[in-house]
Amino acid sequence: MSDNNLLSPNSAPHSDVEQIKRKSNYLRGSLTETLEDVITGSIPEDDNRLMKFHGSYMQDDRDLRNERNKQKLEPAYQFMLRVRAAGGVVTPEQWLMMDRVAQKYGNSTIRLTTRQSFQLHGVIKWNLKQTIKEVNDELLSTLAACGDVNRNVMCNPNPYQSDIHGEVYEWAGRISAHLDPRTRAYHEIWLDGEKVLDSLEHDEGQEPIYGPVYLPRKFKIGVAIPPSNDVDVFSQDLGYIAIIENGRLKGFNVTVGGGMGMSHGDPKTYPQVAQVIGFCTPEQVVDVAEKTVTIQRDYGDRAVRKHARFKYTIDDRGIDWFINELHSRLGWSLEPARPYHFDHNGDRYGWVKGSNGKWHYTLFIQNGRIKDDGDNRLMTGLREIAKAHNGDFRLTANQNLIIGNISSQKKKKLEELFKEYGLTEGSHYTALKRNSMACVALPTCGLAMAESERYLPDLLNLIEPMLDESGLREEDIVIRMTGCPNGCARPMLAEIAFIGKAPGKYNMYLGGGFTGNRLNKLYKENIGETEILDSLRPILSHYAKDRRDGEHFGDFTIRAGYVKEVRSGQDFHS
Ligand code: SRM
Ligand code: SF4
Repeated sequence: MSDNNLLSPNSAPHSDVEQIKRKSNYLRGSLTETLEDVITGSIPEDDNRLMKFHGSYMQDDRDLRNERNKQKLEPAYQFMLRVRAAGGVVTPEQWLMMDRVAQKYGNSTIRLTTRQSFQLHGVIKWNLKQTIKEVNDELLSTLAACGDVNRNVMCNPNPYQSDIHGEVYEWAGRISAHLDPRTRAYHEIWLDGEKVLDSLEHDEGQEPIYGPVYLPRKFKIGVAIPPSNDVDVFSQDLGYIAIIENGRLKGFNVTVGGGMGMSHGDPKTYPQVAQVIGFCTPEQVVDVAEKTVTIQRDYGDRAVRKHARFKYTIDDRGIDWFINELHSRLGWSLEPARPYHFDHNGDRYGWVKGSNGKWHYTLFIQNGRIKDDGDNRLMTGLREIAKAHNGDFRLTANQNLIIGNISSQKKKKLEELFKEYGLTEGSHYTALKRNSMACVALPTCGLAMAESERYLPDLLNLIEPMLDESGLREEDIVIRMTGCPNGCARPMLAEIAFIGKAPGKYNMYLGGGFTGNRLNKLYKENIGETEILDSLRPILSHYAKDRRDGEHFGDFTIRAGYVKEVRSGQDFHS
């Protein structure tokens, strides 16, 4: 960012995307006409930019690219559709709808994402409108699932303290509804003008919070309930840490300036962990969110998209500048932050009885992909569970699923279904796998440099015997992979991470904090499978021999000198 731009926000020439947004008439563009074009299964780039705000990305099946190219066919264009529900809580009816549309219009799989949303893949252009309509008919939405707006608000799905979860979840929902775009474009284009969600009622064709060009970049909010940091609150642009005293929700510590994305070899881009800046009461959370978003709207970099995330606005101007600006817009000041403690950023699996007397089951879903595949009948099993279940489903931030609020009478029936469909046993239930996440990557993600979801399970199968050799099989070690450095599975916060560099090649990172509190550091660059295994084996065996009581793997790799501790994202590359 130039000094000039620092002094006068957004004075540098704005990027092309800013022009597209400005001309779009509140996200309308020419989408209606484009969708009617029968000549091609694709849409023009300008409309594709706008489509993101409506929750969809144009993609093509990268496995088929070369073959189609050889046959002089246009790429196998298809659309990814992201369906959001604040805090990831949905009803069995909504689950069944997602299952139905995945079979009817998608590639017969559902992807549970790292932000507690659903993704459908493989929807062709001509089915998009009907798919979006069916999603909205069940009161879910794709609006603002992507694009330069506030994204799905994450919330710890806490099945343990049901009352606290209910309360915190309600605040997350209010933040989400308050920051929903108000444009009628979504309704006009996809729902023939029908009014479906209350949060959209007050639309006047204007955007009181976002304005006509929306935000400079995506914006992410997460709410954590300690001791669980499953939402990786320090990776969020804006985070809230619930402060519970004597079993009651007192308010939230506020965190700002986290983010994962970077580009390989470009030190001007880096992941960052958020800073805790103070405390607010529950009634103040919506105000804090709105004012923070408007600060980013006004000061975020609209010239260089790679530099447009809120973390750079804060790092360039300083945290004190931000706090002053926030207090001045709020007209009141945050209180000092209160003590809190996180013990893990993963999920806890299996049965738990909530404080409301209902049962909850956290089910491990490898990399969030729900599908039937040979003997693996996960999708059918979950469909049958949804038919029998009258509680809720909660998508976790680690791509897993909680089947929530099960009565004692229903518990037995669901246990039978778990057994019938083999949902709770099998070789993928090892400790390493339960602590693993991989992003989607190939074949659908246009930005993937290497495999991720399709490769991590195989790599873990090779790492597990090494854990056995060292007696570490049951050790919780957070391990994550992404196909590129955008960080969709938040790999920069893992104790071991692999970030795709080229087909079959990864950068390997070590030293992330077990509670999601510290970034990791590059250990080896551009390595393939053999080198990955050769590099890890001695470190794991060293850890098994020399670790201190209760010492986590990430902490050990720093103490033993394998990598330097990263205190701020600005030191990530150095
Ligand atoms: Fe992401 C872009 C998938 C969570 C950082 N992400 C993409 C796209 C849309 C690729 C594209 O732009 O063409 C991917 C679609 C792949 C596909 O085929 O489905 C994609 N991101 C995902 C999901 C599905 C990964 C998953 O395995 O679950 C997650 C959907 C979340 C949701 O439901 O809303 C997902 N993405 C994240 C996260 C994690 C989070 O939010 O907690 C991050 C890092 C946190 C952050 O934003 O800093 C993340 N995605 C990115 C970035 C880098 C942003 C940046 O600051 O540079 C991109 C690229 C971009 O925006 O230009 C990206
Ligand atoms: Fe695609 Fe990269 Fe995100 Fe993986 S991390 S889904 S490869 S953008």
